[in-house]
This record gives sequence, C-alpha cells and structure tokens, in this order.
Amino acid sequence: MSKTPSRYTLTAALPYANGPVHIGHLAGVYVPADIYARFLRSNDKDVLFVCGSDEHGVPITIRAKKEGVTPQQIVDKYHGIIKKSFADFGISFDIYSRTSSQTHAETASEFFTDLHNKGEFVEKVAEQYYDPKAEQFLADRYIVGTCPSCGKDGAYGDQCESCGSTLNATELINPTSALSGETPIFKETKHWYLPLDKYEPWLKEWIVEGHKKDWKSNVYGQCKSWIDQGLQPRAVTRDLDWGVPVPLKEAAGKVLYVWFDAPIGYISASKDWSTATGKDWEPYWKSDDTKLLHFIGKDNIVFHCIIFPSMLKQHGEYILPDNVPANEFLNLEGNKISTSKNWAVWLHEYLEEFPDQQDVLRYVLTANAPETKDNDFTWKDFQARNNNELVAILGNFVNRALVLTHKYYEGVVPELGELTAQDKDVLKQLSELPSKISNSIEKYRFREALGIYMDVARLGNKYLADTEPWKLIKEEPKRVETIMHIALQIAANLAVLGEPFLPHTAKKLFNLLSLEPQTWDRGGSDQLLAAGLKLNKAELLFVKIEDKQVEEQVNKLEATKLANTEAEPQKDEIAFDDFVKMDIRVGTVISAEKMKKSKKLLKIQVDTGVDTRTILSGIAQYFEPEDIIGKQVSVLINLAPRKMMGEVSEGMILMAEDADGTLQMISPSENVKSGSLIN
Ligand code: B3M
Ligand code: ZN
Repeated sequence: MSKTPSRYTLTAALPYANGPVHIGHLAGVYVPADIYARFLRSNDKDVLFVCGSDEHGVPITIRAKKEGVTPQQIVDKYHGIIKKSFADFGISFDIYSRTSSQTHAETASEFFTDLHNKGEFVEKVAEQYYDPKAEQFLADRYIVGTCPSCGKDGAYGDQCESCGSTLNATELINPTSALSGETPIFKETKHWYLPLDKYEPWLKEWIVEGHKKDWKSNVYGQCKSWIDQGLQPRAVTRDLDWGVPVPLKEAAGKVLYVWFDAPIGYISASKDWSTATGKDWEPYWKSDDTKLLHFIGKDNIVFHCIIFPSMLKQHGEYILPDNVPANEFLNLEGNKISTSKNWAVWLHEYLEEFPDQQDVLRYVLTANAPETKDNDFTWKDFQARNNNELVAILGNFVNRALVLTHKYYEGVVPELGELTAQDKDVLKQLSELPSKISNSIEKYRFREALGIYMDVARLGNKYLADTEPWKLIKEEPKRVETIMHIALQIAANLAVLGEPFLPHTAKKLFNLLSLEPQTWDRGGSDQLLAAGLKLNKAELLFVKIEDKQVEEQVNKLEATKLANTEAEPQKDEIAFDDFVKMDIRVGTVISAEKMKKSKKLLKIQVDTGVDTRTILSGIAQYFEPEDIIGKQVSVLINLAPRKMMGEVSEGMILMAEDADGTLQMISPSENVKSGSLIN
C-alpha cells in the first residue's frame, strides 16, 4: 500500500482460552496493538481493532482433560477472565469475540468451502499416529517424545519448547501418546492440504522482494528462511472432536485445523462488530484502501505471514496484511514464561496486588518491550521504573505544576506574558516532540516513542528547575505567571500525547486540568489551556512502590519455583533395624570457627547431651560462625569418626538441602534439652 489508507484494520492475536492472560501477552501483542489503535484514533483515522478468544485446538482439549471438565466449560471460563483483563488494562478493542460463536463456524466453513470449490486443496490419505488404547488419532500436541534437534525430552509433535524447533510428529524419538502413555501406531486417514509449495513463487515476490524494507527484520528473516527451506503442503483438517466441523460429507468426525480457523476469527469478529454497531464490515477486509495489520508474537509469524495470506489470496476477495509487526518474547525473572508451570504474572492477580495501577504495568512493559530481542521482566525493574520514572519524572512534574498553580493562583491558569529566549526555546522543543513520537509509533517502535514522550515530562521538570518560579514569586510575579502558564501547557501536552500509552493516566490528567480529551494534532501546542481556566485539585498520578510490595511478588515466584522442582527420587528401601541403628540427637552449638585453609568447613563444638565434641561441617558458605552459636541442630552422633584436613570429626550435623543447593539447619521448633532423641 503506497497511498494514504482510508481506514485501518488492526488484529491482535487471538489468545487461546486455555488459561488467563499474563504480562507476556500484554507486552508482546496487546499493549503495542492498543498504543497503535489509540494513536490512529487520536489522529482521526478510521480504525477497526478486533480480537477474540481462540477456543479451538488441542491446547483447549488438553486443559479440559487436566481440569476434568468439558472443552466448552474451559473456554467459557477463560473467555470471561481474559475479556475482563483486557478491559481492565484499557485494551481498546472495538470487539472482543470468540471462535466458538455461530458467526465464526459459518465464516470458517464458508472459507473452507470456497477454497474447496476452487479445487485449491490437495487431498491425501496418509498414515498418522493413532492411539489404539484411546481409539483416537493423535494431534501433534498429544504426542510427546525426545526432540531430534536438541535431544531434550518432552518435545511435542509440532514443536520443541526447549529449543524452539518446529517439528513433525514423525520426527520425534520415542513418541508416546499423552492420552494414554502408549506408544502410538500408524493408521491411515484422509486430510485436506493447502499446497503452500504451489504458492511459493508468489510468496517470494510478495514477501522476499516486496516487504524486505518495511517489515521488521525478525519477521522478514523468519519468513525468508521458511521460504528458502522450501514450503510443503500443510494439512488444514484434523481428526479431533473439538473444532469447526469440516463442511464435507466425507469428512465426518473431522474438524478444521485450529490454525486454519483461528485467523478467520478476525473476519468473524469483524462481522460480529458489524452486527453490534450496524456498520459495514466489508470495506475493512475487502477494500484496497484499507491497511491491514496483524499484531502477534514471534511464534505466530509463519501463520500470519505465510499461511493466512495464502488463504486470503486464494480466496480472492480479501486484502492482504500490509505489515505484521511481531514481537519477540518477554521472560520473567530470567525464565521463560509458562502457563503450565505457573511461571507468569497473571493480569487478574496483578490487579489484586496493584489495584488501579494498570498504567504502571503498561508503562514498564512498553519501556522494556521485546521489540527486537527477548527481554526480561523483573520486579526490581518494575519498581525502579515506577519510582524513578513515573513517580519522579512524570508524576512529579505534573504535581509541581498543579500544586504551584493552586498555591499562587487558586488553581486558575495564569496569563502568558512576554516570552524570554528560554521560554521560546522550551516551546520550540515542545512543538517538535509530537512528530518525533509519531514517527516512532508509525515504525512500530513503541519503546522509543515512549522514551520521547517522557522527554516531554523531562522538559517540564528542567524548565521549572531552571526558572525556579518559587524564588521569583515575590519579586517578579508577572514572570512567574508566564512560567506557570508554560508549565501547565506542558502538563496538558502530557495528557494529549500520553493517551495511547497511559490511557488511565491521561484521563485523570485531562480531568485535573479541566480539559476535554484532545486529538493528537493538538499535541505540541502551547494553547491547550486558556488563561482563566480553573483547574481541579492536584492529585498524585503515581505512587511509590515499596520494597515490601515487590519482595512479596518475588517470594511468590520463589514458591512457584519450589513447587516446580522435582524432588529427588526415593532411595532404596531399608529395614526398621537399619533405621534404629542411627543415633540422632538434638545438640546445641557451643562454639564455631572457620577451618584454616578450607572454604567449606566450619569447626563446631556441639553439646550433644552425651558429651561435648568437635564436628566438622561443610556449611561455611551458608553460615557465619557467630550466627550459629547457641543454635540447636540435629546431630548423627554414632557416625564413625572421620579425619578431614588433619582434624577429626565426631559426628554429622544434618541439613535440609534446597533445590538450588542452599542449606538450612534442622532445629526443633522450640528449644529442647541437648541430647533429646530424634526418632
Ligand atoms: N491462539 C496462538 C497463541 O495464542 C494462537 C493465536 C491465534 S491468532 C489467529 O499464541
Ligand atoms: Zn529441542
């Protein structure tokens, strides 16, 4: 698309309704898509922003099996939770639909029928993995085995989550059925394939030649490598009982492959929007002057850049995406976010801990967005960005401007007087920032755009710090009026320009400034607030996040980690007699010192009740000698004496060893007499 579009269709990946949404979803897809949608609307563009729950596919049936309920119950539950989270975070979809809807079943069936009637599909009977015990063909996700690329266990039939390779189920080493644990057998079944190989020349021209410059390099690179490797026909039907039934008599019991139906969900959602609003959906999908953009995460690139466009192209009535600004992944405290391992910050839980602080998370996730590489979310960084940036820069400036206005002028915007060179320079800088922000947003560089937005607040802070109105108010009241007038115009700009990024904050700020929401083209203006306008009472936009709050979050993750680490397998069985041979007592540490020339050993005197003796213990990395004196410990006292580094150790202090190797003493919950038996 070269000329200016008349309208925009923005799609955000349909999240699987098999769990709630977490920060990775927001950072990778929904916040950037929302910033873009809000930015366009603020620029008076005609925008349709659609999304919905992806309610088909194996992720849903697996979850249902795990929770012991039906797939329908699963999608009903999570659709509600997900929809609410998006609304809470201000993700401004025009419609949030779902693929289990009637509209969608019809739209997806029609799409399939259209391609089928055109003779586009290749029909093939092939052998596929079948679980004889469960009497069911096995979808890729139901087959697990060893990854042929990295050798790790637990790879799925379509993908290895350890190394990220895309796989074919037949490549897995030692495949087993996730349904029954049986080794699957091969059985014949017929399926319909989309002949991607046939579209290769067109895809080369459209992507490799056509979008080299305007697509992000991570997106372009992935597409090119797929095409360079040679495309294969791809099955678009599955032997499953959950999904949109294949609309052919001979395909009874088969459903459309979830990746065939899900992207069509964008069209179904648009139709639902049309029904709800009475507006026509077709121009948004069929007019050449519409710009179609797909916001997704990197694992969805091939489906949105190669497969779905091929479907749209063959269908013939639809436009193709103009761009697919996919992001990389966000990790959490150094580890990959995982729904199944509960390694995530769930949005609904975040809001319980940080109520009304949606924009803080929007801010942090944008400032640290995984736009060009995977990034890491840490609670420390979250706290630092809130306290040092939102509170100290943005909130502080707005608050100073408002508080001083109330103090000097009872909250009324003062007149602008004569401008100094400094004023002119500040206003010039202010006028230049919006187009810089726009430029970055238009290139999908949202973190850069946010950084420039914060420069507006920095400009305001610097202006107040340089002009020091509080020092001039007595001697030069006229001058201060001008300074405060300018500072307030900067504050108003923060509301106008902040709306796409921090919609809740912008709304609050507009209200504080007694200002109606303004469109983006008003950004940079020094006439947003008229002299004489009465402002509302100052209120803090952001509050400091305390150490305790983030420590709680980190502890919560630590607990998850512990729950996830597998315990050591049980040792061989022993007889009762073997057990009673061990004489374990509560002892009290009398003294302790570091052993010379040893990093690991402490030399400890222990009162065992029986005697006082020397025990050498390899705990020096975890305990300072002075910290353990007086502590009660568990001691195996009849262990044969052992010589270590020239000293004799007469017994052993028992320790609990954590998964990461850290040691804890095992002490009675209340002090007892030294020598008490442990049995
Ligand atoms: N539900 C995969 C995902 O959540 C899939 C996206 C569909 S977009 C049409 O990553
Ligand atoms: Zn692997």
